[in-house]
Amino acid sequence: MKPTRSIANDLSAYGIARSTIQGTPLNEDEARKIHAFWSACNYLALGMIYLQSNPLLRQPLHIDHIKNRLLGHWGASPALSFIYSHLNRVIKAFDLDVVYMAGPGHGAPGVLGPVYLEGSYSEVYPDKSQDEEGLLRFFKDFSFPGGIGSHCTPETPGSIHEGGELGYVLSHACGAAFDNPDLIVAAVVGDGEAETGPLATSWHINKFLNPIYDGAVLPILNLNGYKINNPTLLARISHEELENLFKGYGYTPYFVEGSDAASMHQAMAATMDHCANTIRRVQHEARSSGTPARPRWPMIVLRSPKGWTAPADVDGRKVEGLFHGGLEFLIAGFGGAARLHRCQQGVIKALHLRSGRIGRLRQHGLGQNQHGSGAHRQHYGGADRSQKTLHRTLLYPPRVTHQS
Ligand SMILES: Cc1ncc(C[n+]2csc(CCOP(=O)(O)OP(=O)(O)O)c2C)c(N)n1
Ligand SMILES: [Mg+2]
Repeated sequence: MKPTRSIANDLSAYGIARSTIQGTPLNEDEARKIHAFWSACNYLALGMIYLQSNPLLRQPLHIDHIKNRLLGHWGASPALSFIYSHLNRVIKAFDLDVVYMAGPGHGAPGVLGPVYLEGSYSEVYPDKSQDEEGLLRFFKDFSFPGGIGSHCTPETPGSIHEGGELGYVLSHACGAAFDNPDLIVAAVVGDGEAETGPLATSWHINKFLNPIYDGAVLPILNLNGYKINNPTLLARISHEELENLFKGYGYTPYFVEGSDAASMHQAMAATMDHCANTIRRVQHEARSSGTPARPRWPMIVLRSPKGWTAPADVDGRKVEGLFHGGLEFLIAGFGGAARLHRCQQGVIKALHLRSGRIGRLRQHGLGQNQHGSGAHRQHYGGADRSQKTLHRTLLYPPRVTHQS
C-alpha cells in the first residue's frame, strides 16, 4: 500500500521541532550556549574520527591531516551529545544526580566529546589536557589500538555501560537505579538496538522500579531511522502505533522530532524539564504517602536524522539522514578505490564547513590516499551493495522524509 502523505510527514526527522511538550524555556543566552556546546561536541566527534594532526584547523586542511584508517560511528554521535548537553542543563537547573548510559555506545565520540569539553576527561587522563597538544592526543588516540575505544568502554569517564554489544542499556540502567533513590539514569536506546531481544524485553523494567526505594530510569529512544544500513521498525510505524506501544509498556512517551537546531533545543529543554518535574513529583508522592504504586514513568522519543548536522549530500550522494550518515560517513557506503579520492575531498569539505575556511582548501592539492579501507568495505558493503540497499531503503514504506 502506498503511504499516505500524512504518515510520511508524521515520520519525518526533519524540519522545525514538533514536540508533545510545548514551551521555550531557554533564554537567548542559554540557547546560544547550549548550541555552542553541542556544535563543539560535533566538531570533536569529527576530529576524533578524521584528524591525526592540525586539531584546531589552524592550518588549511590537507589530506595528510586525515587519519589513514577511519573508524567510529559518526551517525549515532550528534544525537548522543545533543542529549548529553541537555542533561547537563537539567542537572544544574534541578540539582539532579544523573548517570548517562549510551545504548548506541558505538557512537562513543558523542559521549567522549562532551566529557572532554566539560573537563572530566582531562581530570582522569591528564595527558589529554584541554589545550592543543592534549586535543591532538585525544584525537589521535581515538580508536587506536591500546588507546581510546571507539565504543563507550569502562575507561570512558562516567561510563558504566559497555556500548559494544547492543541490547542491555535498560537492564543496566535499572540495575544502577535499584536502591539508589536519588539517582536518575538517563538511558539512550538506539532504534536498531531496540530490535534486539534483550532490549525489546527490557522496556518492562518499569515494573521493577519502586518509586520509594529506587531511583528512576528515563529511557530516551533515538529514532534515527537506521541500524547501520538497514531501516528500523520503530522509526517506520505510525506515530499513533508507536505512542500506543509505549503506553502499553506502561510509559508516558514524550516526542521531540525534527532537525532545526534552534527549535529542537527549546523542545528538548521543555521536555527534559517536564520529565525531571514528573519524576520528582512521582517520587515525592510515593515517598510522602508511603504508597509504592507503579507510576507511568516518562520516556522521551527523539526522532532526529542519522548523522545529524552532516552535509546533506557529498558528491551528489545523500549523507545526513541516510545510512551513509552512519559510520565514518564519507567512506562507508562509497567504497571502491576509484571513488576514494572524491571521498577524501568530501571529508575535507565536511570538515572545512565547520572550520570556516571555505575556499582556502581549493588552493591545495589533495594527494591520493594509499591506505585503503578494505576491511570496512568488506564488512559493511562496497559501492554496489550499498546502492542496492539504498534502493530497497527508499522503497520501504513509509520512509523518513527529507524536507530540507
Ligand atoms: C548484539 C549486537 N548486534 C549487532 C551489533 C552490530 N552493530 C553495531 S552498531 C549497529 C547498529 C545500531 O543501530 P542503532 O541502535 O539504531 O544505533 P545508531 O547507530 O543508529 O544510533 C549494529 C547492528 C552489535 N554491536 N551488537
Ligand atoms: Mg538507529
